[in-house]
Amino acid sequence: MAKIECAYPASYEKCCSTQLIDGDGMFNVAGIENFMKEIKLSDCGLSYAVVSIMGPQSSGKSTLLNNLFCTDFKEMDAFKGRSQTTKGIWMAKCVGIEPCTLVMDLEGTDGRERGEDDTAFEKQSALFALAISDIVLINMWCHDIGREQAANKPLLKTVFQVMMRLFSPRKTTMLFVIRDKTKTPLENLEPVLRGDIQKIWDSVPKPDAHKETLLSEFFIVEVVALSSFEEKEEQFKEQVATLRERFYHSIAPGGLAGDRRGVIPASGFCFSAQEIWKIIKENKDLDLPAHKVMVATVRCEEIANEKYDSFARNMDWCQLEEAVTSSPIHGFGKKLNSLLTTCLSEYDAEATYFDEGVRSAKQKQLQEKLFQLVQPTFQIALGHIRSEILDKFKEAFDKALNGGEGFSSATNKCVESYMAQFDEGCADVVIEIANWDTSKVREKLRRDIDAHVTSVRASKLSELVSSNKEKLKEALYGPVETLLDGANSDTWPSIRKLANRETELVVSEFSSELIRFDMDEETKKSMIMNLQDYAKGVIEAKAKEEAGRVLIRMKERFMTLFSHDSDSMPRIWTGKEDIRAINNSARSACLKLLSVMTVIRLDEGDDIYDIEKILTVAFAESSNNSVKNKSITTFESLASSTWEQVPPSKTLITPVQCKSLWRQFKMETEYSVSQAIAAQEANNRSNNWLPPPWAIIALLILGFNEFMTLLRNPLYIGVIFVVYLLVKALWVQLDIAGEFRNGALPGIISLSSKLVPIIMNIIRKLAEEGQGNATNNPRRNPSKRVVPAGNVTSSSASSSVTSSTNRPDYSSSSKYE
Ligand SMILES: Nc1nc2c(ncn2[C@@H]2O[C@H](COP(=O)(O)OP(=O)(O)O)[C@@H](O)[C@H]2O)c(=O)[nH]1
Ligand SMILES: [Mg+2]
Repeated sequence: MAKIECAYPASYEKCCSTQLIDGDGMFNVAGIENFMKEIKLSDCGLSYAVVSIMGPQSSGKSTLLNNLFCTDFKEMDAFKGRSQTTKGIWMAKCVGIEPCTLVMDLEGTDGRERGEDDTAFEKQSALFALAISDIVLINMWCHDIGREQAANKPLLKTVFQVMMRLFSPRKTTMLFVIRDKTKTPLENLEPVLRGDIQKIWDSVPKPDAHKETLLSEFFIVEVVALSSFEEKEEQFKEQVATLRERFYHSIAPGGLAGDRRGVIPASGFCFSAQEIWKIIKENKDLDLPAHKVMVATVRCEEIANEKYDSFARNMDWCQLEEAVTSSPIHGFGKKLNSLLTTCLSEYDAEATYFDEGVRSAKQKQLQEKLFQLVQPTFQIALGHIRSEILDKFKEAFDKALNGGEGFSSATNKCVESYMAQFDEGCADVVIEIANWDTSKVREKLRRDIDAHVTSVRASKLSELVSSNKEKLKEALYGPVETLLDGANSDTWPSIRKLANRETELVVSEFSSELIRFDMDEETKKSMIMNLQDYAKGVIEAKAKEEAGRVLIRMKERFMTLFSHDSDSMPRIWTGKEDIRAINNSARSACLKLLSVMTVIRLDEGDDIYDIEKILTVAFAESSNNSVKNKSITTFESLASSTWEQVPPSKTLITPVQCKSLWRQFKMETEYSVSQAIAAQEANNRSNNWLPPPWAIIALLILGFNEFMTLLRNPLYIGVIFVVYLLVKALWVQLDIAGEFRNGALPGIISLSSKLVPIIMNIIRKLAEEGQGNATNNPRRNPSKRVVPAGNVTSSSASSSVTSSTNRPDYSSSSKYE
């Protein structure tokens, strides 16, 4: 590239040129890319024109171009003789011409250097020039016009032939430049030239599709004549200057370039030219419209990839992508949207001149790829909002509930407010151009919220139910136990009353609390029923528990009634009590207890089961020995595991169990009764040691004289006194009253074994007393010994009575426990 002096001083541009295709047909990719960068061709869009020149070798083509466009193509040195100077195809930018105009200088046709037959390169370069040029200059000598053997004839034939292989939709301007014009005016020459051209067109063999096609459908033919550069340089330069003006704004409507259909955007020029040359070299048909689409496809793809890469590397995007993983980002949607739109608009700006269809298809692809790139980040941002809102909802919901707000009103309020907040957050995240659907995330949030509400509701409800059950249990458990403990005819009505009262109380509280949960009547009813059933269950469980202890209770009750009088004082069996009556009444009270414990009577109708009567008949008659046969039959009435008319669910103790319980009860209480009887008999005996009154009176009447005799004789009195003292001492020593308490025979046997030693003992003591009289006061000791002995006797006797009454009580109770 060299700078040449431009003939048009208005421009101070440097000329740039490069070899596009070398003499061997190699496309100079690096050179052209460099050239394009230098002249900033890519920025031109569609505003550029391509001019090429064809013509015989050394016909002054390079000279013309250099003069016309201030280029620096190599010219032949006029003094060195005619030889090929331009090899291959060169390209330069015209200096000072708007818009950007590229000019190609082609190796001459009919070149001596390649030999007559080597027309391949000639044809290829002609086709190439036609394919990419808007204007083709055809350089010809003036004297060739009308000549049969004109040098241009083969060239034009070639041009016309190849033109039909281009399938080009556009017309190319063919500007014939007549060199070394003679005095013959152009007006006369032009028709001859056009006639020549037409003749050549007609003579060219055409494919069927173009048999009838006119030349004017492919070409706009223009003619210009120039004076000789060598002989009339001044005139030549003037004419060239005029011609140059026609290249200004050549692409404007009506300009020299005229038809702009099928122009390739400037940024695709290099690739397009390269591809065209490749196809031409492979000798394939060159379909320019298809080529245009191909170029557009490749270039748009390139641009799109470039834009995608630059987006992926964009710092703003990378920061956003990283930041969003840790926390939500305010204005996420807007930021990303602006990054994406910038990227897409950059693509649009670069691809704008390429084929519309291809361009938008590639844009869509780019957009798709970009969306795929950012979608995960978008989902993360959306996920942040969803989880944030869910957490906030949970918190607010709990707060509202704890603040005593109704369940459904709290739910509605919170759901409404937080779904609105979610929508707001979504709006912040949504990327306008992607306009992704957030409804699924919204639905998921809604589902999560609903699930939370349901679980909270369930837990609150179960809490409420269990607290009320607890209340019921507390209110029923103890009182029912107490009532069953004191079982009587009123027990079950009282339990029913208690149950009704407590259940109603709890249920009314419960149902007032249920209002907060806004549930349907059906569920509410079933929950209340559940609670009522629970109350029944508590009572039944308690009753069952008590039924299991019925024997102990019966024995306790028996002992209380049997061993205590009506004032709850412990009974002393003095002998006057009617043990049988006491026993019977105590037993009937126990029977009552058993009958109460036998059946659950939680319904009013349950009172009709008269278990007590059945038991009374069964047990009373069985205890009556005189009616033996009957006892068997009545006891048989209890030989069943169910009570007549009583459903098993209400049965606590079956008839069979009653029977065995009663038997055991009787067995375990019989001992106490027999103890009482024994105590009573012993008491009777200890009180009956004096003879009957009639015997005493008879004794007094019949023994009056003997009594008087004794009174008259003091000696007798002394003897009687001594005998009395002896007997009294024996009585005390032998504890005769105590010995006979257990019966006459054991008393006699026990006394007989003790009698002799005790008499001996008394005599010995009396002897000791007699001896002691000589030294000591003899009268104090005997009285001292007798009085305490009498005291001991009486106290032991009385304690033995009390113990006899009390002992069975303790022993039996300890046995029960
Ligand atoms: N007769 C005549 N000779 C010219 C004219 N223009 C250039 N030449 C000469 O023709 C020779 C070949 O010129 P050149 O531009 O290298 O021809 P090219 O091979 O077609 O590029 C040079 O010696 C020029 O001086 C012209 O208008 N008339
Ligand atoms: Mg040349």
